[in-house]
This record gives sequence, C-alpha cells and structure tokens, in this order.
Amino acid sequence: MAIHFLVTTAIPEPGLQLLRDAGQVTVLAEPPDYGTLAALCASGDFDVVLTQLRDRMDAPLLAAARVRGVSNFAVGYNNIDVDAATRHGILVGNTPGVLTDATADIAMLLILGTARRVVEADRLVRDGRFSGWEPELLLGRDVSGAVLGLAGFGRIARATARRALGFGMDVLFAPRPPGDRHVSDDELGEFAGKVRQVTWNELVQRSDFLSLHVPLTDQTRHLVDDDVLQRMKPEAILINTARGPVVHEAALVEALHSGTIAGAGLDVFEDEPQLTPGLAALPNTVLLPHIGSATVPVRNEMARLSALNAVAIAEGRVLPHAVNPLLGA
Ligand code: 8YV
Repeated sequence: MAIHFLVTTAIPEPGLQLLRDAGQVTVLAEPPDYGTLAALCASGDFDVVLTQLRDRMDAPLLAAARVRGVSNFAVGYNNIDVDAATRHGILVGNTPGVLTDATADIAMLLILGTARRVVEADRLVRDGRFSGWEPELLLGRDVSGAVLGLAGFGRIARATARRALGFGMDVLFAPRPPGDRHVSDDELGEFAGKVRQVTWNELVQRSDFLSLHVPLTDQTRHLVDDDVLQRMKPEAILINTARGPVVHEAALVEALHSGTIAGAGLDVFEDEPQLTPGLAALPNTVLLPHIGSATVPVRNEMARLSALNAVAIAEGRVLPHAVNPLLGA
C-alpha cells in the first residue's frame, strides 16, 4: 500500500515535492482543530503526520493515534508530548540548525529595535508628526557597551552572542536557567574568553538586555515571572524569540506599565496569536508575529528537513533529525 502523509498546513514546495515523490499527500485546507486532528490521526489512513507548532499532539491524542510518526515543522517541539509518543512507539522529528542564524538575526533586530525605539520612530514619520531634526527627538540607548544576558547557551544563543560581540556588547550567559550548570572552556569553544558564565540570578540582575533562548519545558514555563522582573534593572529590556509561555505575559505587561523594566522585544507570545490585554498599547515594546525563522531559504530548508524526516519514518529508515533518538536509531 502506498505511503500516505497528512500535512496539517501547507509547507513550502520543496518539502511537499519530496513527500509527493515518496507517496500520497493530503494537505488540509485549513489548520485542524484538536478534535479534527485527533480523528485524522486515529483513522488509520495516514502513516506520518507533518505538524506545526499549533497542532497539539498530547498524550490522549497519541494514545489513540494510528500513525508511525510525527514530523514537526519547527526546531521546538513543545506541542508534542514526546514521552507519550515514545511510549506508543511513535517517532518524532524536528528541524534543527537551519533556522539558527535567522532567529539570532531577529533577536539582534529586537535588541536594536527596542534600544533605538524603531517602532515609535516609524510611527512618528508615518503619522506626519516628523517636523524636522531635533536634538532630543526619540533618544534611545547605546547597544555597544551594554550587557547582554543570554538565558540558555544553545545554538541560537551562541549565534546571538556572535552578533552581539560584533556590536561591542558585553555578553554574559546562564546555560540552563533556572538551574545552573558549569560550561567548561572546551565547551565554550570560539567563545572562550569572550563571554562570561554567571548564575541565573546574576544574569537577571546584571543584564541591560535579557534575551531568552530556552526550550519551553515544565522547568522553563514562566521562567520570567513577577519575581524575576522585580529583580531586573529598571533600565533593562527583555527579548523573547524562544517561546511565549517562558514569560508570564500579564506580569510583563504590569512591569512595563509601571516602569519596573524599560521595554520588551517579543517575537512570541504566551497564548499566540492572542496578546495579553494592554501589551499592544505599550510604546516601549517591539512586537513581531513569530517570524524568527521567516526567510525564504530557511522555510524551504525547514520544509525539506521535515519532509525528509517524514519519508524516513514512513520507509522505516533512521531519521535525519530524531527527537526520540532511541526509537529513531
Ligand atoms: C517555526 C519555531 O516557524 O522552529 C521553531 O521552533 O518557533 C519557528 O521557527 C514555527 O514553530 C512554525 O511551526
């Protein structure tokens, strides 16, 4: 019988073509709700399902699913209960590596955009309120010499560090917040002597820009809560290109409103696409619609990788990028 792939949302053509070359492909016309997705996965009609971040693949869905694998069109896989998938012998794949630089670019863009008040400045020009150069019009902050604190020190954090060092920032990191773990000079590689490891607590207190680069897990949900925001500098800016729920968004809105911290640059939100009331009205924010990986080459490559994972699952071969590697090996 021909292999049958279920694609919950159309992905770029290079990925779809690989799937079509390997079997039959059903692309849903619109993103499925949870019940529809669960029914499709349980139907026995599909070998592999190619999912997006908004497709919740939780334990009950996976227990009833009659698919061999789930290929996520993302590096993050917090939408999938990987332990449950492993228990049910369902393989999970993701798309690491290809989006590292693009996402670090967006982190840097948010650092620069918040520091130099780009949204306020753009709006002033568009609204016809630019009445000529003024010595104190929209004064921002210097990025060079400022302390960038990286929460996490994986691929995207390192790529952000590389950019920040080029801008003359003083880069600190805490590798696994809220816990601490020592990173040896060997592990630091090219960054040895250029960036400094501190505890999570120090990072919170010393950063002018605190940038989040952790996966969403039970340990990192609401990592930045009211308590953390209170311990940040009043002039600090929070940058989030990781996952929205890593920040307690209501506490952030309150902190921005009351001046507990100075600003925020966010590419992700706690309950996407909803925003916590009050967030959009705050001038000291730059808000982006989850576009960290949104370049044409990167999305094409993510499509290719997710398709290669899906085809490997369907054909019983080792996945190029397995999340539950014991099953994938
Ligand atoms: C994706 C992302 O575009 O890869 C990730 O983890 O957050 C983004 O690059 C998004 O998840 C689409 O599913």
